[in-house]
Amino acid sequence: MKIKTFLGLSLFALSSNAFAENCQIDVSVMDAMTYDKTSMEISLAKCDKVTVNLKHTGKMPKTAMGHNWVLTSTADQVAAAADGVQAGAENNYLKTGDSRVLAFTKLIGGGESVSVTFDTKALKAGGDYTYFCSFPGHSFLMKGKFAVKA
Ligand SMILES: [Cu+2]
Repeated sequence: MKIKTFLGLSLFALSSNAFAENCQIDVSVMDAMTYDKTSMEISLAKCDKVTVNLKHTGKMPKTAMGHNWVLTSTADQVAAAADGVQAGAENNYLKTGDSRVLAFTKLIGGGESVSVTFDTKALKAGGDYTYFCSFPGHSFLMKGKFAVKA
């Protein structure tokens, strides 16, 4: 009972102090087709902007095991990834000016890091979003749910 009361109070304190900020999400990858996170979640009330920090802790060059972080609606993910393969490495395996792409980082290789900051205005609470790596062949395994709360 005591624990329950404590939790209730701290939740209340959190929500009453809530203010919009630039929320940070760290995600890392190795020389394998997997992110260290299988899902991410943000809150529109809390985050005006979101920064995703991608770190490649592997050793392989980006020509062999490049990774990036790309956000689209789940409905657009497969087509955006397919068009990205056609676009080639010089375009980070993303079609130039693709309006389906809501945010993306450039492609990096082992030992590199990259960040992207994007506005959350284009995202809808409860919308169905997926993040993925657009390096050819990676998005089948390298993807996760990006949940957006009110
Ligand atoms: Cu990848």
